Amino acid sequence: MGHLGVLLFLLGGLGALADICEIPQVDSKLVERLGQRLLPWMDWLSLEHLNPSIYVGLRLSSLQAGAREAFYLHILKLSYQHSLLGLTFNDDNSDYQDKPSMGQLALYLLALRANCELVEGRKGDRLVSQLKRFLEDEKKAIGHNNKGQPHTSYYQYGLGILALCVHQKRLHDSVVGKLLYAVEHEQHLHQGHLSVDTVAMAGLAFTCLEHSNLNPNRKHQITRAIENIREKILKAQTPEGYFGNVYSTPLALQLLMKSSMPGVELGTACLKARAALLASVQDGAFQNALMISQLLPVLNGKSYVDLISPDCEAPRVMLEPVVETPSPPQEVIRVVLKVPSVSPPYINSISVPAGSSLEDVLKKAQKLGGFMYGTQNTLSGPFLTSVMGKEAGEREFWQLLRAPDTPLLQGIAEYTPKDGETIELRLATW
Ligand code: B12
Repeated sequence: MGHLGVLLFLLGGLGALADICEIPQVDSKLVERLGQRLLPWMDWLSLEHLNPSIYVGLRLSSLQAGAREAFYLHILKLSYQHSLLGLTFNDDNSDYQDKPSMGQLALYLLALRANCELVEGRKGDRLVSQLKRFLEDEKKAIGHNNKGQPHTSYYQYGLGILALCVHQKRLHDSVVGKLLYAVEHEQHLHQGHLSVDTVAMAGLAFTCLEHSNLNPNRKHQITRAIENIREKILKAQTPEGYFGNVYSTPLALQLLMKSSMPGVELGTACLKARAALLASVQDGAFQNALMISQLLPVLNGKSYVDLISPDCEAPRVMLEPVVETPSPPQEVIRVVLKVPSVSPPYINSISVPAGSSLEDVLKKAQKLGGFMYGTQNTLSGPFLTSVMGKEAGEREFWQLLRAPDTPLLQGIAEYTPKDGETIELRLATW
């Protein structure tokens, strides 16, 4: 082969490489600092704060929390079994009244699988039956003509299918069919714009089904849906490199990783997303434990689909807790809080120390009088459920915006408003 031939050969090789979505290793110190933020959560053992996603994220990462991690799974098992199977605790114990949702049960099954356990025996069968029942109910809510909506969301629907799939539990073709239909007729998955998180979760569920061949009758449809989802996600890449936004990029990468698409420069798109993601990690954008738990597997080259056959012997670096140094007193900033969708509309300027969260602003406003709010704890943190006594109704939510019209990408516990900013709470539909 002449020089030209060698050059062409090398270029051809690079071209082929560029088509595969690969995430080269990142600085291990950066990953460790992310993992350390999960540790305080692992000491928070009330049912309300237990979060199976944290366990899954850690197990698929390059990090471990030793005995803390094992104890966390133990407590997860006790709590989930008590509340789902009604063991030992009496029903009027208030802590156990709220049963885990379909998505939470699915995440719990993923956590078991992350510890290389398969759901088995009487207790395991009951958990599987519960999740199957949840999905059947959602299928009914969507309806024969696909005109209805699931009670939870298509995100949780996808999560439910994924969790059963990694345990090699078969679902009826018609249950899978509803998600296939929703992906094919995209408008069912979202109002307005595409939810990358939702399609990525659907894609992970389909990828698991494809690998496991659990619904052979739907094989071709599943393969087409995965291709369709990959294209949608690529189209949603922003000029900065995110797939959707910074917080949907981890799930998007879980789906795209290790895949290739003929004729598409997938490799370049993924490298760009990785660079954007790392820059935002360095900027401190990843404070939320749930978000960190979706990102850590990606930084270790893993996805939820790897839970089909997890590697529980892989060496992982032990996390050491960090001692927080208290920050010095901050200057005072003013934030304008606005609620136009109530009558009379509320607007007030609130003073808080710089670095306060939006939740601190809401607390201060409530203390000053004339403002009221309520929250519900979720795996993502406190979710704003009511403002001025007005609860969000069915398929409504209290949207957080920075005036004039920019939806926030973080919740009330993490978003830190800047001096002079106006924050609007708006009753919106989804
Ligand atoms: C579905 C969904 C919604 C639905 C939830 C309603 C429903 N019945 O399902 C709606 C449209 C209402 C919604 C609203 C918001 N969401 Co949202 N949502 C999701 C999504 C796609 C799935 C959540 C889920 O079902 N998880 C699985 C179940 C098992 O966990 P769960 O804890 O039980 O689920 C509940 C919570 O997640 C809660 N929830 C949903 N979004 C958010 C956001 C925050 C900050 C909190 C605390 C809770 C919360 O609703 C779920 C159902 O009850 C995630 C995607 C993701 N990657 O996680 C984004 C996601 C969590 N949401 C996000 C955001 C930013 C918001 C908003 C703050 C947007 C805004 N500007 O107003 C609001 C919340 C405002 C508030 N009132 O506090 C971000 C959070 C990023 C971060 N830094 O943490 C995500 C990751 C999407 C993204 N890529 O930007 N969301």
